[in-house]
Amino acid sequence: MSVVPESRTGGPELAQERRLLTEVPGPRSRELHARRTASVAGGVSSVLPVYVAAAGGGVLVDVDGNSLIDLASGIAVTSVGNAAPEVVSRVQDQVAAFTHTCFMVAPYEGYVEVCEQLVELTPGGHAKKAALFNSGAEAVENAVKVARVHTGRDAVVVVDHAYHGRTNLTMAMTAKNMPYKQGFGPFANEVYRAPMSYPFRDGLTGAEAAARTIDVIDKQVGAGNVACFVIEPVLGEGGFIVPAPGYLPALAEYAAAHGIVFVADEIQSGMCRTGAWFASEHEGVVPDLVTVAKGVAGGLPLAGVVGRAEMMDAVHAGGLGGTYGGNPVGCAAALGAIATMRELDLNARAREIEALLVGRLRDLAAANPVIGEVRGRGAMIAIEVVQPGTTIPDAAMAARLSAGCHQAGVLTLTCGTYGNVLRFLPPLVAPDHLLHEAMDVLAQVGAATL
Ligand code: PLZ
Repeated sequence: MSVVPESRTGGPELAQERRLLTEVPGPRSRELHARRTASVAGGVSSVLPVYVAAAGGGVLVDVDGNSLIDLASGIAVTSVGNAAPEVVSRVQDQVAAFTHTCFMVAPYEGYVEVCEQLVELTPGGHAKKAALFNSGAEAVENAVKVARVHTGRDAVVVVDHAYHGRTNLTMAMTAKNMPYKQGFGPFANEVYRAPMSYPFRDGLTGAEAAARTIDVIDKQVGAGNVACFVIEPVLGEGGFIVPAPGYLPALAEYAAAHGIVFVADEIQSGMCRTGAWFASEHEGVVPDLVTVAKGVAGGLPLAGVVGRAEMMDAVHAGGLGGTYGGNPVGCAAALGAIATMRELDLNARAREIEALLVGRLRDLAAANPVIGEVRGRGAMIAIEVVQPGTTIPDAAMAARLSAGCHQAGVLTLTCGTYGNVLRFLPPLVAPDHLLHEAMDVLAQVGAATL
């Protein structure tokens, strides 16, 4: 059963089915890929080079007419579905009215309304303010700017397995070298890395893992030097790692006690993805600042920093901004996406998806010892692939499973520091039958691969 009515799963004309007319990728995709190779920089890659013609609900339709089940949502972006009706109509109205003035030059209502909504939706009833940007990395950069001005301190503490972006500061904050950092240094300084809670690998309780993290901050950085502690409440690129219960609250408490700004990077985990507006809520954590991007605008580039009014307002007038930050079209898309999330209760839907996927994956794990763990929250679910009976990562096996799914018309992604995590993050409007079919395919691929 889905809380989302059938009529709202995707563009009305787009059949919600897996359909393979050719091999994957098909001949037209291969043709486009050859063309791309001649003009698109080799440093930009694609997980599955099928070229997309249309998308909606839980499917992507490629230029060969194949319809693939989408378990990626463009990396947790199209939570309301691709071309979601409320997003499309508001964007169409906005582009026809005006496309850009620059909020720093001549403002408009949409920006204000998005900030109002984010202030309302982020955790905590305290006074909050928001500022809008273009990308997740830019939001993280600006959260650090705010924290530094507010505290007058320099140091930024992040954790193992963290992912925060590809700009210079956020590369420094991101843990994994390949492909994100290799050759791109020197990196920004005053970024320190502390151990993360990773229950599958460290076996620690939240309190024990927090004590280990805090010890590194105390001994190697000095609490009084730390402007902010930045963490994803559920780690995304790092492997869909859910910290042990109590870890995040202990860190938030430590930060508050030492005047450290606690920043929740909710770029991947926020906006209904985990079954709550923000993943911090699962543990009752109220961050000082929250970064938002991806799902907030249904596929248009928009990001934000939301947080305590006194922190946000610590920055001098003109200190925050950018030509396109909070572009009116992105704001219109965000208002459409948020309206859809409310109307369809996509938090409830994400929890339904969790129950469906976790149930299916646990059954699979019982029969397949390469699945070391099934974990995640809401529609942010993953399996960690290991050598049977151990916790030794098996990235090659994860890659084979993912490739097998692709061949069969199911778009999956891998992630994790060790590249051995297969993750499932469907659009929240994807219908149950597609999710079941995707799990059937994974089971068949597993049976054929193992
Ligand atoms: N913080 C938690 O997940 C983006 C990156 C894909 P941008 N994650 C997907 C890739 O390989 O580039 C992300 C995130 C978290 C920050 C970011 C950065 O967001 O919008 O990609 O800049």
